[in-house]
Amino acid sequence: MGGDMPAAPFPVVVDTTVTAGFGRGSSELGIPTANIPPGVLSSLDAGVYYGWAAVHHREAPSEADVCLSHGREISFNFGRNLLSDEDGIVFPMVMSIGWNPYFGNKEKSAEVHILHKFTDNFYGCAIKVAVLGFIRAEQSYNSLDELIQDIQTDILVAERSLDRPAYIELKELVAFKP
Ligand code: ADP
Ligand code: RBF
Ligand code: MG
Repeated sequence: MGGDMPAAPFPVVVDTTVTAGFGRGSSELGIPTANIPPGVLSSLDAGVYYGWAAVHHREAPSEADVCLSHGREISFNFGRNLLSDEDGIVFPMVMSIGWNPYFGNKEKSAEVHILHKFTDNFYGCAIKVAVLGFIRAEQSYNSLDELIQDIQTDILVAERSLDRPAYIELKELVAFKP
């Protein structure tokens, strides 16, 4: 994928909040994705991307921490259960921006699958994402299995692409500094 250095428009860096989506990532695909407001990445076309991401707990606000998302009640914990080797740690990520043609969503989504097995969810926490490269356009599929297989390939592409000195240096773009 690409050259030794990220080329324009990359890197694209955002600092935002983990929101709730349809809840299909974990339950239907076994691939949880931290959804973020798609507006913060409106400069990017729909498609699949790779880069670095880090999540960080937030002080819980005083308003209610349970919200209804697409008919599901989601309890926001604002990342308070993140472990010390998860909170603020920079991980590789793959992300999807668009309308998920396989599901035919009406709303655009931006979703980050972090390449780490977390012990709990982290709805409402802070998330920094550095998008460093494009992998492919979003596709529709004949079966969920084919979608999952393509995501597994995306993960291999991301891991290999990020394992280059100029990309490893860019981990600092998503650092949460005390
Ligand atoms: P939703 O549609 O609400 O985003 P998902 O099934 O995609 O539902 O689950 C996403 C939630 O799972 C994320 O918001 C996050 O709190 C949690 N999660 C756990 N592990 C990961 C991971 N490796 N990458 C992204 N999110 C994760
Ligand atoms: N959805 C699609 O409909 N087509 C895709 O090509 C597609 N590619 C994805 C690639 C990655 C790396 C990820 C994390 C997700 C992708 N999705 C795609 C989105 C997937 O449908 C979505 O994460 C689930 O519906 C849960 O929200
Ligand atoms: Mg999701």
